[in-house]
Amino acid sequence: MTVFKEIGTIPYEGPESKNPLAFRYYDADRVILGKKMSEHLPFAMAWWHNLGAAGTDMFGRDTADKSFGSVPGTMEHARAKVDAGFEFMQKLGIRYFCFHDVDLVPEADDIKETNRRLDEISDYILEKMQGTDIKCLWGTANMFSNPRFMNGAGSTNSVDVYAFAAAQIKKALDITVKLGGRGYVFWGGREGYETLLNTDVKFEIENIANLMHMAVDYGRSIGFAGDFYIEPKPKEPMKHQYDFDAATAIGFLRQYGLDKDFKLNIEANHATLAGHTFQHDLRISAINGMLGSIDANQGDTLLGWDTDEFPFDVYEATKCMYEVLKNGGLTGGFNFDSKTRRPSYTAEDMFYAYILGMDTFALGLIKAAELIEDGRIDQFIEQKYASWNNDLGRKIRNHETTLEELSAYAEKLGNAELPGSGRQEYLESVFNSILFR
Ligand code: XUL
Ligand code: CO
Repeated sequence: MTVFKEIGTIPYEGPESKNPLAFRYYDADRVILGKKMSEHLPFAMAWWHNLGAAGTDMFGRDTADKSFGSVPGTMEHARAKVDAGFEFMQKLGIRYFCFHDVDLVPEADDIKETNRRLDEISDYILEKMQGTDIKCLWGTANMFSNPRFMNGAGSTNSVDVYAFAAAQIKKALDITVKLGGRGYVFWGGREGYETLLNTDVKFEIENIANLMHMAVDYGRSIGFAGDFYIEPKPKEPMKHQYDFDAATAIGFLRQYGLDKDFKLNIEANHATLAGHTFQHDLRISAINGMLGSIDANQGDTLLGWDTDEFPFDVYEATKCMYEVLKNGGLTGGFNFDSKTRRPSYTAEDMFYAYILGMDTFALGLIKAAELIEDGRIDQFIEQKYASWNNDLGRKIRNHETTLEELSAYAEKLGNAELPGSGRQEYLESVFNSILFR
């Protein structure tokens, strides 16, 4: 059965095309820096936003119809979402999807029944995968929606609730492995606090680490060879979340000996909520060898929450792809953790949104490659640090000197020359000249 009857396969038509159902920049087979665009950009569909979210917000109910011809809350609907999702991905040439356990099936009162439903739906997804090149990018367990997780999952005060978190992770790992997942994500939805007056931070963080260790042990025991990811976010729903940003998450992973099995999944809108640029959190992850995957979206600087907009900002996408290219790619991919605006409620809007996101990242890739090939930014940075290429610089870098020796050197000089211009405005105009040529 066809769900999106009026919409065919989305073709690449080039920048001049005015066809709203065509790509202007995403040309899957075009080779950039020796690799096809489709390999540089393993795009993924987020099950929850695309097949689930229907526009409900704090002030109003659904605007979109995501029933796909069946009754929400039933297994028939769960199957209809699979049909719709696969048709959608195939029409756009998307090869991956990401899911939370409860995006796939309606949660039952008894976890045994939820798990049975997950077995049933994952069998159906496997069936749909046959004859396509579609796979799971990553799976995760939703440990923030059910009221039992009000005080957190790994960080909960209730040992029984902790056991339910563990049970959900075990099942979500089973399904991720079954569907060929490249990764497994921990986004700490309610792993944080509202007030320190009622919170034992040390106890909670240790328990989270313990849960992650058990997840690694179990995952490896069932043959999961991919990366685990932490997805940092500073706040929302909690006032303070433990995985605040990339630097905080990296410190946590190292402290608890999880850094060999984990990398980070960086979401643009989470980085900006933490008061950073998207590029900042990507760079911090990359220099620590932990840039694994990306949740592609964008926020709104005028709003203080996670708006999960489809990426439209080519500057940001270019800076992102610059980091990804310098990182030698990702072990994960680009998951559109993005939703259409509430008034964009039609089926066409779902396609326009993904076309926008994929074109924005394709353009970002093209422009980032041009920036690297142009070389002026790299050359500037190399020249900026050139003073370190002398004997003194080498000695400092090799830990072969002391404060006394450097102090004697400074006294001999008497005064140091200015370090040279940072040339920010010049570099920004180089950036613009490449973006708009
Ligand atoms: C929430 C968020 C999540 C994670 C997966 O802000 O980004 O959807 O990506 O749990
Ligand atoms: Co996300």
